[in-house]
Formats: sequence, structure tokens, C-alpha cells
Amino acid sequence: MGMTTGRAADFLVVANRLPVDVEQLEDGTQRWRSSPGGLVSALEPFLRDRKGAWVGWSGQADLDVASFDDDGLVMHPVRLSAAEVRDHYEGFSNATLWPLYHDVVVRPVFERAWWDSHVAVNRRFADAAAAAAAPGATVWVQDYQLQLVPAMLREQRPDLRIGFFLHIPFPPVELFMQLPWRSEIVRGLLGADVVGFQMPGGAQNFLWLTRKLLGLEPSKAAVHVRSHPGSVPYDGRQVKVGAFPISIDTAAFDELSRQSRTVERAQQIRTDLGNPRRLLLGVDRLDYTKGIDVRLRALRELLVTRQVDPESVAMVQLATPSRERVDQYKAMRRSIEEQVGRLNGEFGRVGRPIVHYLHQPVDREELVALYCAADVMVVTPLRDGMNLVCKEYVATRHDLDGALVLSEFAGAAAELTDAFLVNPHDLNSVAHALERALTMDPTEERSRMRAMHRQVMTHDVSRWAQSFLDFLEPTPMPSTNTTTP
Ligand code: GDG
Repeated sequence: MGMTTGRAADFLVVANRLPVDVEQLEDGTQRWRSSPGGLVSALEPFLRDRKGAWVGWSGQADLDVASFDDDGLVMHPVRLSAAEVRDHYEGFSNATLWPLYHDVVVRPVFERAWWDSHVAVNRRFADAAAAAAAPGATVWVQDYQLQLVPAMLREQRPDLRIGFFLHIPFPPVELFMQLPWRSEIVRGLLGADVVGFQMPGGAQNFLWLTRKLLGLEPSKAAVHVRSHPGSVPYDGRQVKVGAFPISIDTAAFDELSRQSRTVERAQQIRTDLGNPRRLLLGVDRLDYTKGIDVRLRALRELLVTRQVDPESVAMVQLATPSRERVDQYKAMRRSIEEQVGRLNGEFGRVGRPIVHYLHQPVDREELVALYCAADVMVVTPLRDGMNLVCKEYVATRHDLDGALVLSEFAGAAAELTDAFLVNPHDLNSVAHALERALTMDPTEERSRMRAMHRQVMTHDVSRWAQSFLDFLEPTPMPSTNTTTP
């Protein structure tokens, strides 16, 4: 990684976090370590084919670093002070917008000082993008922390093509209307040429709000997935509003799951767990939207009623630490850990707990080995923009065995219709689906998994990126010469 770089970018990604993590070394200096994620790998081809750059925060407060070149990709770190991490990031982003956009699963906090900090930070991201982008460049802004950036950027740089994608759900109109700064957010997003959502419903809600809040005249036709975006005339432009369900690097997960090292590790995991007849798995950031408590309650019910024999099942719940300084996350962690303790206390025996709970990140190889080891993947969010975990599980099932229990409130439910779809608010529905998934006959299992596997393998994350960029950067129609010589 070299220090850089005056070079202006043709293709710029603007996201809350950089795709690299900073590591503090013992001698007090820092080093950058790339943190491969779905978004980077999806955008990699676009970033590397052109002069690509990324604007984002390092993840650490008060850290000043100059732009640098990471193997051909230019990183532009944006500095956040400790107060901004508290007010813009933990506050407005994660205690106001996050719960509001996830159906008010917990009560959003509306705090004026947080908003001021949010505006200031969005402006800093917009300034950094404006400084880094070449004339006429494409800039793709990501997610709910940066909804004001499109308009702030357009103000300074009307020459740019600006895209915006929201990774989390866009809420029902009635809930969005609670937000004291609702018009500002809608105007912020309308600075983009293309505003993308995971689901047609989110796009439709947004179009409706442009009429309700700003008196605009959006298109009325239904928005379809990856095609037929809606549009709204604004400020002398046509803003396109579409639905682009995100996915994963399916080939990478498939390959990893076929490696003998992974197969052996998966076998070892089952042995370490005492070779349960059926293994359940949950993988989530420890977040109150993910419904970890729901699946634990449903499992307990099945054990209490003896519909499931405690000798025959085990469950691994990987709950990766997340947003640990936000109060609601602390409370939720306590309650989940209490539930796990209770379940094991009641139904485990020495050396054989029912739920194996991990509150620590694992590496990609271990994650895939867990997917390979599991018979039933349990994904029960109360609301989720998409949910990649269920797609990752399916991508590792080339043998076409395994079952998926999936909340109908995850975006992925629209695509994975052969899962056992459940209403996570209805404990009977979850318990019943778990029971069916645990006892399903192999023929039904294969036929359901075959359909889901085909869906995931043919819709990967590069298709997602390409379908969005097709609208942001339409290839010019071949010019037909209409004038007669
Ligand atoms: C947001 C939206 C939308 C988790 N623990 C470990 C680990 N993970 C990885 C998973 C998966 C990712 O984290 C989680 O993605 P999700 O989609 O499930 O959920 P969010 O973090 O809430 O993501 C969501 C997504 O954005 C994309 O648009 O789908 O709806 O909420 O990839 O594998 N990875 C490793 N170790 C872990 O311990 N290596």
C-alpha cells in the first residue's frame, strides 16, 4: 500500500466504512488490512477496470490518515471525531434511522444534536467525494448513514453521475413520517440520478413520499425488480427509482464449500458437538432486528412439549459482536445470553449443551464449515433489507441437502420461496416450521433446496451491481442519422 495520489477517480464508491480495517501495532503505528466483503468483491471489477476509488471512514475515532493506494484502488479516509461517532454514527444512524427503518422494532430516538452532527458528517463525505471525482465520473453512494450525500454532492458537482443504494428496508410511509427531518432526507436522496432499494415496495414508498412531502409528480406504474424503475421529475432532471435485490459472491461460497479442508472441518464440528442427529444453525450480527430470541423461544417450546428430543438436536448460534456501545444492543445481548443459559440449564446435560453460543467473529473458512455442517439454517429477522446469510447457506449446499427456515420479513423471502417461510411474530408458525424442517423427508428436502440453489447460483452480487449500473450509466443508443444528405 503506497501513499498517494493526486489521480482523480472515474468510478467512486462512497460508503460509511472503507473496505480496509486499520490495525494498531504495538509500536504505536497503524497498518491497513483489507476486510473482504460482498460489496468490495462485487464492485472490484468496476473499480479496477477504471480509475477506482473509495471514500469511507476507517472505523476509528479521531484518526487522521492521508489518502493511500491499496493495490491500484485509491482509499480516501474520512475522519470522524469521537463526538461524531457518538452523535452521527451510534446516535442518528444506529439509534434513529436503523430502528425507524426496521419497523420501529425498538423505539427510535429523535435527538436534534444528533441530526446536526449527521448533517456535518454527510457534508464531509460529500466534500471528499467532490474532491476525488474526475469530471463526469460515476459516484455510487451506499446506505442509510449517507442519505444526504447525493444532494450535497450534486450541488458542488453537477457534472457527476450519482447513484444511491439503500441496503436496509425503506420503511412504510406512516413510519417514515415520524422523522422530524423527513423532507431533508427525501431531498438528499433526490440528488441522485438513480435511487435503488432492495425491494419494489421500498421504491414505491419513496416515490409516494416525494408527492406527499415535496408535491412532486412521480410515475404511477408498478416498479419491477431490476427493470421498469419508477421516476420522478425533480429540479430539471428525471430521478429513476428502482429495486435491485443484493446478493453474494456465490461462486466463492460454492468453491469454498467443496474444498476438502472445509468438508473435514464440517465433520469435525459435528463430532465436537457430539454428533447430534440434526444440527440447527443461526448466524447474525447480534442485533435486535435479527430475531435471535424468536428462534430460541421456538426451540424451547419444541423441547418443552417433547416434540423434539433434546438428545437428537444441537444448535449453534453465532452472534457476531455489533454496535456494542448502543444501549439497546447491550440490553438485547443480556436477554439472549439469559435465554441460552436457561435452555441449556433445562435441557442440556454435562458435556452436551443444547445451544452452543458464540459471541465472537469467525473467519470465512470457519463460517462456511458451519454452513456445511448444519442441517437446518434458521433465519428469523423481524425485518431485514435482504439477509445475505440465508443466501450464503444455500450457496454452500451443492449436495442439495439441508433446510432453510426463513422469515417472510427478510427481503430474501421474495426470492427463496421454497424455504419454510415464517412470521417471526407468530411463535406457533416458527415452532411448526422448525419442527417440519427437522423432520422433513429427504426427497422434499432436495426438491426445495434444488429450487433455492438454482435461484442463488444464477443471481450473484455482480449481477446486482451490473443491473444497478445499467440504469446509472446507460450505454448511449447508437446514433441513427435521420438527416438526409
Ligand atoms: C445489511 C442489511 C442486507 C456475520 N458474522 C460473521 C460474518 N458475517 C457476515 C455474513 C454476512 C454478513 O456478515 C451479514 O449480512 P446480512 O445481510 O445477513 O446482514 P447485515 O449485516 O444486517 O447487512 C441486510 C445487507 O446489508 C447487504 O445489503 O442483506 O439486510 O441489514 O455476509 O456472512 N462473516 C464472517 N465471520 C463472522 O463471524 N467471516
